[in-house]
Amino acid sequence: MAQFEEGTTLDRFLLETTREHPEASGQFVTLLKQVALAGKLVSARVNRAGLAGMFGATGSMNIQGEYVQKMDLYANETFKGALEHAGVVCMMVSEEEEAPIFVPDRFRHGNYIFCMDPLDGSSNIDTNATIGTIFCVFRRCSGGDGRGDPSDALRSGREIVAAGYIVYGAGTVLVLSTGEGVHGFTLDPTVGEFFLSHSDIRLGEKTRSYSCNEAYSAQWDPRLRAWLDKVKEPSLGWSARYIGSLVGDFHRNLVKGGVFLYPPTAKTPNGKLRLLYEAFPLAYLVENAGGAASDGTMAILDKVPGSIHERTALFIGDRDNVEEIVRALRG
Ligand code: P6P
Repeated sequence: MAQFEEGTTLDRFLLETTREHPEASGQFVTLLKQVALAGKLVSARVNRAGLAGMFGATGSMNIQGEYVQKMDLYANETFKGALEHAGVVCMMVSEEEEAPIFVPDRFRHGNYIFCMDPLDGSSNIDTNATIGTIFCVFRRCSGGDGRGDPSDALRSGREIVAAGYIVYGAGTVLVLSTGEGVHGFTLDPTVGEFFLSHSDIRLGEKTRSYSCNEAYSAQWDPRLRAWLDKVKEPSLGWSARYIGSLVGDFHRNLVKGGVFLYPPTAKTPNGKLRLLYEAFPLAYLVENAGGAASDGTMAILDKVPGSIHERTALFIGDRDNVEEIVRALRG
């Protein structure tokens, strides 16, 4: 893997890293550049949401039974619009759409399937909290033609070829892996370009920070509660951080270390977070950064979704802590 100095543009990084893959058709680079373009557009709108009448809900509910925020719709349309006419994807899956999105026939030669949560945490936007876009990419099924067959997206996480997120916070950062390390690019809005700012992000050793919604802990597996009670022992020096926005919580843990937990609860017995376009992308990133991600019984990336909106429990972060939680749950 070539080394890049801070300040390298995303475009140069993509061109130079995919040049090492002569089989790449160029579609891969185009796909990721279109994602970056959509991220710039969403970032600009998020930053002005309060001024552009983009706060609040639309009044409608999505497939998840959640009230759709105005920004959810904008982000969904922006990422779909950036990809469906680029000739790089044959199908897309979005948290905001009940069924997979099939691109117009004349563009269906695309080699990839794009799965996304266009704007995760958007219920936080009215409070100016960190939110983000999460995505992963699969190659199209050789057998399938990506037409009308949702099962083309129901693949093991081990078949992911790229994944990332764009975090819209104090700044806008695109964090990306194509299987060779995890790299972060910060948007300079004055020139509209992403520049390498976090080269080869590696998760530290066992860190002492956990991230969860403790209001639900009475509904957790007692063995998990016992683990949490243990780490609260003052001499261990643990701290807690929770934004309630998956991308914000995950990005902090990736950059500073920590473990994020969203266990099953009475209301969400199979977990709240979505496997295909939330847990998969973050699990791909965390494993490429030396960490781990589990549903409490198996590695997230070893799972195969039974449906495109399937939910999962999620324990993700530095490897030592995730493995300790899994051991605790095994009793
Ligand atoms: P809770 C946001 O609604 C979200 O889907 C994730 O971004 C976040 O991690 C989680 O839900 C927060 O859920 O139950 O703690 O509000």
